[in-house]
Amino acid sequence: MASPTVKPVLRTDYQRSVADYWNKEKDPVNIKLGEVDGLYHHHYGLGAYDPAVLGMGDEAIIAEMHRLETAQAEVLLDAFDDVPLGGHLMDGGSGRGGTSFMANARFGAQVDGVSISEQQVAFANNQARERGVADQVRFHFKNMLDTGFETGSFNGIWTNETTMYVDLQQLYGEFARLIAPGGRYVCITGCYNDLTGGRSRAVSQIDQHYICNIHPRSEYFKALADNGFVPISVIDLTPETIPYWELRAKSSVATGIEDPFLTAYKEGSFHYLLIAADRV
Ligand code: GPP
Ligand code: MG
Repeated sequence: MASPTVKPVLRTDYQRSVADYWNKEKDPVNIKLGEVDGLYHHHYGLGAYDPAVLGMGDEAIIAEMHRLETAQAEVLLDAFDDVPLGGHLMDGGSGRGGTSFMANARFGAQVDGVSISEQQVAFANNQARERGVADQVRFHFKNMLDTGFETGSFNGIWTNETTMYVDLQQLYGEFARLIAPGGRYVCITGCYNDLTGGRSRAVSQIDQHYICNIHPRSEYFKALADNGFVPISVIDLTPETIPYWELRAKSSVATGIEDPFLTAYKEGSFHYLLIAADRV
């Protein structure tokens, strides 16, 4: 009997270029922060920084940026607090695994992370072994638009700054299939402000820097509603993330994208949003 056709994980030139970017990525802004305590993040920070670190040198500034990035992941996970998680979560675009390890530690949940970067999957699985949780936290070379995981097999899914790489209708179609009714989806994302009439220059610079395609705010709510998700909480985190970018701009690991983020947030053309929505 012929075996079923397995679709390749990378389907388009665009997806291959994104995978290539993340396979090669070894930026100190991520690696040096991860080395602080072994949790490697690919997202930004939340909350006020301690101004004392500015006089304490590089290492203190890096540790403070890392503290704010870990605080961001805690805010994302807070949005799962009032749902019966039942123990199975998915991380859509799991990077080097930071948020997945935090979710496992906090909820005792089994976590499956998916990424189209084989390097990131290998790195994160290695972290899972080092942390002694490889039987609970697993990373897979899979496309979050079509994971192949079983229908209704997750109590919750999150995306931590990854939705700007994909079509939201396809993404939430797949998440609606994966999340059991009553389960929750939580997203932290940067989105552009529909009210400003399109992509500002600063937002376009961010897109170009990461090879992504930032969506307008309205697209999230339309795609969620179209796919059976009902928002329970929407938080504009923009004021809470600005201090992180101000600190990062002063750090030795600044990458050059700090000014576009600060401009976009301050001019109001871009928001940093948390959206939590239930699968009905
Ligand atoms: C990367 O985090 C995040 C993205 C590529 C998504 C873009 C996010 C928006 C909110 C628009 P990272 O930690 O790998 O980035 P960096 O290397 O700049 O720290
Ligand atoms: Mg980073």
